[in-house]
Amino acid sequence: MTERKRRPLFAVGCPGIDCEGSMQVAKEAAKNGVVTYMQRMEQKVIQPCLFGKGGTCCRICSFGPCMIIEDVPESIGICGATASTVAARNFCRMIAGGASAHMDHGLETTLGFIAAAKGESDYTIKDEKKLLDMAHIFEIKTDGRAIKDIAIELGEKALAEFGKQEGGLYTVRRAPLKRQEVWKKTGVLPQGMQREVMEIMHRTHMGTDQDYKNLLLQGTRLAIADGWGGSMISTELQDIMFGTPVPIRAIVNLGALDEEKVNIVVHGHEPILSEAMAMVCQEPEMLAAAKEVGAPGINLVGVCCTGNEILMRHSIPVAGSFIQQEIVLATGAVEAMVVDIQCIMQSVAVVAECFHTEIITTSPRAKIPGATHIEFDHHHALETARKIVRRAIERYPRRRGVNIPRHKMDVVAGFSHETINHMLGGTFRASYRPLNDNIINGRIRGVGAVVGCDSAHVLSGHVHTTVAKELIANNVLVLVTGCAATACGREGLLRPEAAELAGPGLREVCETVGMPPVLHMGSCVDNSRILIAAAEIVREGGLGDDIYQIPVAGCAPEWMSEKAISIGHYFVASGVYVVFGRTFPTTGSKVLTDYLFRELEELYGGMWAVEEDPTEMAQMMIRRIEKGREALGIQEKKERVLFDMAMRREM
Ligand code: NFS
Ligand code: SF4
Repeated sequence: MTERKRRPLFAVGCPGIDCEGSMQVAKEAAKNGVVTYMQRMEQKVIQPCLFGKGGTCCRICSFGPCMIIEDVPESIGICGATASTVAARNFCRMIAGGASAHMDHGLETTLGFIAAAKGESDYTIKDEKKLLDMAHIFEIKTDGRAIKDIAIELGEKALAEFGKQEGGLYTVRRAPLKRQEVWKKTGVLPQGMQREVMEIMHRTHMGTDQDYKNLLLQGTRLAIADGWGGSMISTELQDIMFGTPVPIRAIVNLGALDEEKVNIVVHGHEPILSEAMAMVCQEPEMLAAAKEVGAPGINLVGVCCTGNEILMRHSIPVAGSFIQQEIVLATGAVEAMVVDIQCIMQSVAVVAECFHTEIITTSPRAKIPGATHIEFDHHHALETARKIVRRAIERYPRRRGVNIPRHKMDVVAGFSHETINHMLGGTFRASYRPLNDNIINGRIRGVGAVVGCDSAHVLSGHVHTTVAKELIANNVLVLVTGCAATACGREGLLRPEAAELAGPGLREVCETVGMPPVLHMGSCVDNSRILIAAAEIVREGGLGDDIYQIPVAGCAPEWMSEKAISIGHYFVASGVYVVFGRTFPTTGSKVLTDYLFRELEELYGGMWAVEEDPTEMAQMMIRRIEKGREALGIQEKKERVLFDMAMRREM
């Protein structure tokens, strides 16, 4: 775990991935004419547009495109739109894109949930406790009712949330009361989900809302509907159907691919598909079919957030994060890559053509030229999964040489907010009390969330892991999701042994409980788990009565997607200080950027920041955490006492 510097691995342009195995495969593949994002970056002849980068290019009507320079008085749109208006419109449309991705995923999950509840699919209700908890939140009567009936009603009420026009979302009520009051006062309580997207698209239409602050109110309303609505419904219904994650051991990185077995990669975001794949891959009939073509078995692995979902629930390895998706194929060891939605590079179909690999799209929402489309539906999940596995097996005899690097790393994943509750609070007395106490006594200075994508513009992975290491060294407990989690996994930070890298206070807590200092909480929709954890910390007491008061901070060091913008904004609206890495999409307007980076704090207690240097990013978060401690009057670090047996029992 040595510090590695940013090092360009191909001639110019692309810094590559902070993983020797990935770079070795990429280089070898490049020699054989396989083109990945690394070469595409180098070949890119057109320079990025500064107006587009800073958010001040408007192309929403045919008078434009209008490229606007903020400080030049005559540089405004033909309609008179200013830089702040244009940048705010673009920012809000990014939130709309990101939130829609999460909410549409949530909608699909809900439809699958209803099918499961009615007994019409291959899935069942696995977590009855969570079902009852959710029923309570949705004001559904449970006394004396059959589980099936409760589940059907929950599914239907959840479904109605997406199209609701007024009345607000049930799950938003899980936020601390003080927070809900803030949202009410500022007028950003979402009424429904789809309605808020529609309103953004309307307000950002030519000639409608032209006040950046008013535009941002709508952006905030939608972001809240995403985090506390669509994403949360996704996570919770998935947990009820597929089981709430508990800590499990698994492995990540390319070394998870198998030299001899049939390798099937699931890539995308909806566990509805990957769960079915996990269920059928080990069926005797499938294994026998694999034997027939000379393979000793079937190896299922994940990529991106789908990878995180099956890792958290089944210990199924993650072969790679977003940035590694082409490299996984370039090993030549993959028979089929099965994808659903989001973060799938179009190029996977092109890379696959260089090998015997078949790319199979499964969602009617996402097709790729060159891929085979086998549509997946809730009512025939296993049947479709078997069909896919058979196709993969058929490809196996066409496999030629493989190049699988040995690089893989042990991880412990599966830290739902319920797990944290049990782990720190004990099986008999699940509670956030010990965590709050450890924050109050200063062993843990605070909590830092490191989330989001991989970037092609930095030495990918290195930025995530540098931030995480700096945070834990300063006794900040780190929560990770999405591709940031996979990067931390590759670096070994998701093992209990990584406690050695933590500051003395955090190390003591981790060693006592036997947990890693960096906790994998799941995929990106699972950032809602972090919201719930924050709400629980508030509810437990002693650290203020709203999220903005607890010593937490968040970051997305290598963000790239619109989903990351929506996530960042719902954290800000929830009272969290959020730092994004390298670039920010509003920098073309100082007025708007100042609003997001400063003034928002007065409204929500949270605000945005951007920082390229990972160590400084972590330090910014630490300063914020320490400021929070000071405001709570707990800044004095207590005399460190060695743990005696009584204290261990107390933990
Ligand atoms: Ni999140 Fe997951 Fe990864 Fe970024 Fe994409 S896979 S939903 S968006 S790239 S973390
Ligand atoms: Fe230009 Fe205004 Fe049309 Fe945008 S809406 S393209 S700023 S004229």
